Amino acid sequence: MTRGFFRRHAEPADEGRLPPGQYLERGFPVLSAGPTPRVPTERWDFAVYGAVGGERRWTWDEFHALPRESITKDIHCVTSWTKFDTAWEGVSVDALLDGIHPQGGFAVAECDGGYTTNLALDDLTGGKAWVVDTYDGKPLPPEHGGPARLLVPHLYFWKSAKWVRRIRITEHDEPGFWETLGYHDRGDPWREQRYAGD
Ligand SMILES: Nc1nc2c(c(=O)[nH]1)N[C@H]1C(S)=C(S)[C@@H](COP(=O)(O)O)O[C@H]1N2
Ligand SMILES: [Mo]
Repeated sequence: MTRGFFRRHAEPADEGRLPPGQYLERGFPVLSAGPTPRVPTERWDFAVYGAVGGERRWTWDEFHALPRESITKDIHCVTSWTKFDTAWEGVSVDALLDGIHPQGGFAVAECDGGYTTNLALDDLTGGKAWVVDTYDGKPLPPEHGGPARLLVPHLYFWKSAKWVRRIRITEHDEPGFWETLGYHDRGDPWREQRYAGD
């Protein structure tokens, strides 16, 4: 009997919730490609720009005046851990795009620290993606992406860009940080789209 045995198996009732090749994680690992940026909320803003009818920008206070949602979802990291029932609060990308009229079908999430990830606009809209600033009822800790991160739980967690500050709408799909290094363009955990060509 090893600890690994328990970490790799879900309760029978939960088996259908684990995408192929994933194990159940009960902690909350931190995976960051670089140091944790720390931006005070007085200097934080969020923008949607690029191929849009008009750029929009929100200060921290303006962002908090937008309609908020509570979201509880399973998350799936490409390094094979899945965590059930993670609880967040934030603003849907649908609300951020309200009135913006995208003129392209793709987006790049841009972060403090330089991380980027690309998404089809279809994966960011329709109640599937949020900019969240609260985890488990508390302000999102810096190591997990605070002040605010993207949450796109139906795709591998590398698409959930931490410290996100901008969504740039693009006409053409532009690979982001991990996608340039060989990760899959879309990253659907149920299709096990880990690497380019999967
Ligand atoms: N800005 C930024 N966002 C990021 C990353 C990163 O290195 N920088 N890592 C990604 C990866 S690979 C994963 S698995 C998750 C990890 O989030 P966590 O540290 O909150 O578990 O964040 C994603 N978002
Ligand atoms: Mo990851």
